[in-house]
Amino acid sequence: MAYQEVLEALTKPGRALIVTHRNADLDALASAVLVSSALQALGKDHCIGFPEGVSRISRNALETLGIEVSVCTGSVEAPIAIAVDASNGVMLGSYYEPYKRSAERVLIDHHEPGELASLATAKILEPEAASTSELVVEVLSNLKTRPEPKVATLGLAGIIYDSRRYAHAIPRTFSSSMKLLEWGADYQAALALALPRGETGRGEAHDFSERMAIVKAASRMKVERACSLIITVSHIGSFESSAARSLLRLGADVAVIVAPREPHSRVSVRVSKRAMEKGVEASWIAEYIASRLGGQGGGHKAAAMAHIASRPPEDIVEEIARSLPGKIARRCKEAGGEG
Ligand SMILES: [Mn+2]
Repeated sequence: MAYQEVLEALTKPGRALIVTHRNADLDALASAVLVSSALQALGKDHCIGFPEGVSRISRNALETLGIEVSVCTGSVEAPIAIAVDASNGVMLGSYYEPYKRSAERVLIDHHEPGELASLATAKILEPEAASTSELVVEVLSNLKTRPEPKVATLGLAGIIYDSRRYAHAIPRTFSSSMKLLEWGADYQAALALALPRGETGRGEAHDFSERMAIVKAASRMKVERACSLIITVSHIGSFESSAARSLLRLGADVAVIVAPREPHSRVSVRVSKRAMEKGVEASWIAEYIASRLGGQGGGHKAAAMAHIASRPPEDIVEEIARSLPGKIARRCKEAGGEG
């Protein structure tokens, strides 16, 4: 049983390294901090590795709640390594090699299975879960440890954030939320932390540079079609996930946004429900783009990310716009849709 396996791994002797995906979002941060609180209760020496730091929303949550995190400094070699909210090695950045060298490799995640799933010696992997935080709550409750109330609030914010305010909830999402409330989580505080800064509640982005990025992505996009689906590909310097979501709201079924970064460019993928019903899933597209352009990709059915070798973004967009529609048409045919 997955939970039993993970509990045994966590209680083995020795130091532990907790690591999240790059630029940790609220779910990744909350998962790591919840695991940390459990290890602390068990009296285990440990630290958290955040590859490339944490997101702006995550930093704000830590500051607002006044949570001190034991961030790794110096050597991160540990006999036990726990990856949370990540499915591929590239998501772990510089912590990937130390993770691989650990004897006990634990994975707690809700992405579609990637490379880390086969590397793990113990794992809880539930792609249907709305968040990783809700899975970690289950671990804590099995360990009979409870975090302090502000950590419970962070956990609840992680769930609210990744479930898109319960739009993607499964029963576990609610039962874990309930447990966090029993542990003293403040729902209103969690909700405020999970809302993007200045969001109006009507789905409008507030930040000037974010709105500019979205509008630029829209003005540069290439539009293709396959299988009665509208496919859009564009590039932008930042806010790529937000831009991809916005193109779906405009009417696209598939939105692929390239953001040039060193050493890997990021490619954010979002697909509509219509696309998913035709077998065209975001994680599959991200894997395809990574295999074609050299890199790693994966994620969820509706939202995914690829990290690929850096090249001029226009070239990457061109290549994707040329090859992806045919690939989608074939996929769609295999899945029984129109070609
Ligand atoms: Mn997540």
